[in-house]
Amino acid sequence: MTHEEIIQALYDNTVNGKVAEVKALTQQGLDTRLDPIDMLYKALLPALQEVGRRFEIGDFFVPEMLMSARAMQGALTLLRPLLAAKGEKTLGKIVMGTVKGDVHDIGKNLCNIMLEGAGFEVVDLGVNTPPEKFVDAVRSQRPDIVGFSAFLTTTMPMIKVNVEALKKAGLRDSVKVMAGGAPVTANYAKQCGADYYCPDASSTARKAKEIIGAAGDAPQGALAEAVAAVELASGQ
Ligand code: B12
Repeated sequence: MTHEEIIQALYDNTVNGKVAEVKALTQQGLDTRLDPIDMLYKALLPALQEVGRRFEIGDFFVPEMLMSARAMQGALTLLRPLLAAKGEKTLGKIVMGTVKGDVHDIGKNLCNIMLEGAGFEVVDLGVNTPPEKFVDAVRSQRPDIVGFSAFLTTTMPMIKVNVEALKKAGLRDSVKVMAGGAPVTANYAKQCGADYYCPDASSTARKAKEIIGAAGDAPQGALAEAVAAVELASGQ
């Protein structure tokens, strides 16, 4: 198979939720030196976009969406070591979690991979994270940044609830707050009291470095190259 054919097959099989095929194709891509970033940005992410579109128009239902998510997660397991080749140095600590009521985690996991690749220690609180759990983690882990992911219009308000919980615990000024997730906008994040919003994983990693004053640090490993390639491709 040519690289183009692998990309096309990865896209088709992710849309169709073929878990085993997606894993095999990802491995085939890696074996033939297909760029992991191309697999991610030309096949896997556009496939999830298409799945969302089909769900919206009633062609797909939750089970189909779930199988596509599983296929994507299988691919990410294989790509992760290449995307997040970690450096020696830790730039800072970030607590990340998907807000209460929300079980979407692919976007958060991708941010985590990019953040780790950029040199951060990531403490992942998982999905459906109640405000108390964020508060406890900020208190005990003393992170530089806490990140809230919200992927549903119905769970977005939890960003503000979390910020308020941090305020109530007297911890708001000890940490920078980032918020993101598909329905979240810069304006909405600001209204919730977050310090920063980013639309995707590569800008999240870049912004996190900026926040802790390490933006000019030497880039590390495959991930930095990947982020640079993505930025170049998207004209940022
Ligand atoms: C896969 C999926 C699922 C899977 C999730 C599996 C998993 N482990 O994640 C399952 C099947 C469980 C699911 C369930 C549901 N889903 Co769903 N799902 C999707 C789908 C197809 C893909 C999401 C995804 O992974 N995208 C790819 C990632 C990489 O992109 P991302 O999530 O936007 O993340 C990026 C940015 O947002 C940002 N980011 C993310 N987090 C953070 C955090 C910070 C701090 C920062 C700075 C940035 C940042 O960086 C990420 C990486 O680039 C989307 C459609 C879509 N187009 O997004 C629908 C979608 C999100 N789901 C939707 C719905 C309605 C549901 C359900 C309510 C369906 C139902 N009737 O039960 C349930 C809700 C369950 C719940 N309580 O959470 C709607 C949401 C509509 C809305 N506006 O609220 C969508 C948009 C589909 C649609 N078009 O209608 N879903």
